[in-house]
Order: sequence, then structure tokens, then C-alpha cells
Amino acid sequence: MKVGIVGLPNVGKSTLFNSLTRAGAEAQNYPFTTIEPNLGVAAVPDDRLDALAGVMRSRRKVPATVDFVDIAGLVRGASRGEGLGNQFLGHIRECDAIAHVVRCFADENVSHVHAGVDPGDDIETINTELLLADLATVERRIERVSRAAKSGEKSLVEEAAALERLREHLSEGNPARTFPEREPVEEALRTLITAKPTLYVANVDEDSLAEGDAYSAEVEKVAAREGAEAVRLSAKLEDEIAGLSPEEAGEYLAMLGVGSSGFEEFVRAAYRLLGLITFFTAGEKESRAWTVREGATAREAAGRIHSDMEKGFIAAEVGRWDEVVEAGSWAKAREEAKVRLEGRDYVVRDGDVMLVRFNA
Ligand SMILES: Nc1nc2c(ncn2[C@@H]2O[C@H](COP(=O)(O)OP(=O)(O)OP(=O)(O)O)[C@@H](O)[C@H]2O)c(=O)[nH]1
Ligand SMILES: [Mg+2]
Repeated sequence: MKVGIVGLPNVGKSTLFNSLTRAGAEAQNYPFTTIEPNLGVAAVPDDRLDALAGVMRSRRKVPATVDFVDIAGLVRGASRGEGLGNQFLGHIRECDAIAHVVRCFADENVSHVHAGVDPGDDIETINTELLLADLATVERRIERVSRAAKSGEKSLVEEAAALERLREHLSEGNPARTFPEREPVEEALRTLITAKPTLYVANVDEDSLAEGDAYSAEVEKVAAREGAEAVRLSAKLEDEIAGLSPEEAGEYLAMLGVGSSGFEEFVRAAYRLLGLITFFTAGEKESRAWTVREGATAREAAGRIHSDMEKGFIAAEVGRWDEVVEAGSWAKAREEAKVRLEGRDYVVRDGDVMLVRFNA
């Protein structure tokens, strides 16, 4: 999974990126700190994997990962070439999902590119630029497809007509993600930024983390209206606790009245948005978290591990992560009948532990 981070300049995108990836990108108190895009990989924190690796005495623990792209801040007019961000929107087009960082922290020492903190207005500015960029993409495609459709080929004629409707939809200010048609414009939608699942990140002050405030409420309202997700976190705090041990971080968060780090919330929301689930493999050599789409079968899941396992799939031993941890070992879980044998069409559930039997 690859997530692109967008937002106005100086709202905390790189600070968030660093807290997630530990990549050490430059984050400074002035707009347009980021020029070249930053790429990084974040390990997905997962208590279930920790617990499994513990009882299995695994020599290695391999978490699931998420790739992040942090680009320059976008400003009004970006789609017409203002600022820097537009040049880098290409990097966002390749992403599976968008994280839209919105400034909700007050801090007078950090300048805001507009008059002051105004999440609704900021979101609108960014979304307008993303829409205009998509509109330009669709218009180029309409030109190309209409020309080709002169041949009279039915699929092209249909696509051209659907693209016109999509252009209309975008011109009215609606994101491509709410366009009701799929099939004829599928290829176009893959390249559109506003077609991607979007996660709004309300970057709040530490003391607004637990309860939220009027700013974060506004972000949540927009997200709900658009069928997007919203999470509340403090990029600055995330960056601070990323350097602490899990115990220390937990204590610090508890002091602020929150149960888990913003990153954990963020990843959970991203998985929900993208319809992804996690299953595990666990043994002495390693315990590992794997990501598959919801609805994946045992055989497809086996293919995530190795293509040979998919090809030669015989059956999968499947247990629930908590029951395996409680049993204390795979053998014990088997004895206690906590492990079932499932066939190729078994639909994998979030939190399953799998041992695949296959013909090599
Ligand atoms: N008080 C406070 N300051 C923050 C927070 N997040 C970021 N900042 C500060 O805001 C300034 C800008 O942060 P960056 O992460 O560089 O912002 P950016 O969005 O990447 O900015 P550009 O790359 O210029 O678009 C830095 O001085 C950060 O320390 C936060 O949650 N609270
Ligand atoms: Mg930056």
C-alpha cells in the first residue's frame, strides 16, 4: 500500500512523514520546506504480531509495511503552476490512497499561508486544486478517446460519453470518488487523484487529542460528507514519541488521555478505507504480518506468501491469533482444537494465523 501525503505548505506533512517512517526528511517552520518528494516506508504497529512472536519465540518479527510519499505543499493556483506542489502531483497519482493533512493546531510561532487556522477553507483550497488537476487529466483523455471513437468502436464511443459525464461531475466540484459510474471510465479513474480513498488528518494541538476541538470537528464533518475517513493526531507529538520505547510512549499517551498512537489510528483507518485485512504466519524462524484485501481466499492469501504456495495449495491450518497466543504454541492450539483445516476457498478473516500446506 502506498499513501500520498498532501496539504497546504507548513501544516506538518513532513513532520508526520518523519514520525511514520523515521526517514529524517526536513521539516521546518517555513512554507515550501519540501521541494523534492520524500519517499519512506513505515512498519505497521500491531500488538497481535508482538504477542504471536512472543509465544512462538520467533527469531524475527516482520511487520506489514506502508509506503509514504511526502510532497511539496499545494497552494491556490497550483493546478495553473503556482507554487511547487503541482509538479509533484504525478507522484500522488501512483498512490493507492491520499492522506490530506489539515492544520488544526494554533501555535502562533508557525506561520500559516492564509490568514489563520481555518480547516474548512484549507480543505477547500486543496480539494479545488486536486479537482482542477483531475479535470485537466480528464479533458486530455476526452480529446484522445473522442478522436479514436471516430472509428465507431462501441466501447470507445461509450467511454467518450461517460468521460463527458465525469467531466461534468468534476466541474460541479465533486470528487471522482463519488462518480456513480465505474466500468467505462475505469482506466481514467485509476489516474485521478480525487478518485482515491482519502483520509483526512486533523493535525491538532496535544491538548485537543483526547476530546477534539472545533477545528477537528470541522475536518470530521467534511470527511463524513464525502464518505472519507478522518483521524485526529498531533504530528509533533507523534514525532516525539516515535523515538521512545513502546512502554514510555504508552505512558506518555495515557497521560494525555489517549489509548493508542495517532499512527495506529491512521493505519486502521487506511486499512478500512482500502478494504484491507491482516493475517499472520507464525513460527520459530519468524512471525510475520501480511496484508490482503477483504474477501481474499486462503489460496490467494497463500499467494501473498509465495507463488509456489498458491500453485501447489493443498489446505491451510487456520487459528485465531488470540487463541493461539492463549494456547502458548501452535501444537498446543492444535491439541485444544483451536486450529481448523480449511480449503482453498476459505475466506480469510482479519487476525487469522495460517500455516499453508502445499505441494512444492
Ligand atoms: N505546534 C505544532 N507545530 C507543528 C505540528 N506539526 C508540525 N508543526 C510545525 O510546523 C512547521 C512545519 O512543519 P513541516 O512538517 O515542515 O510542514 P510541511 O507541511 O511539510 O511543510 P512544507 O514542506 O513547507 O509544505 C514545523 O516548524 C513543525 O515543527 C504540530 O502538530 N504542532
Ligand atoms: Mg514538507
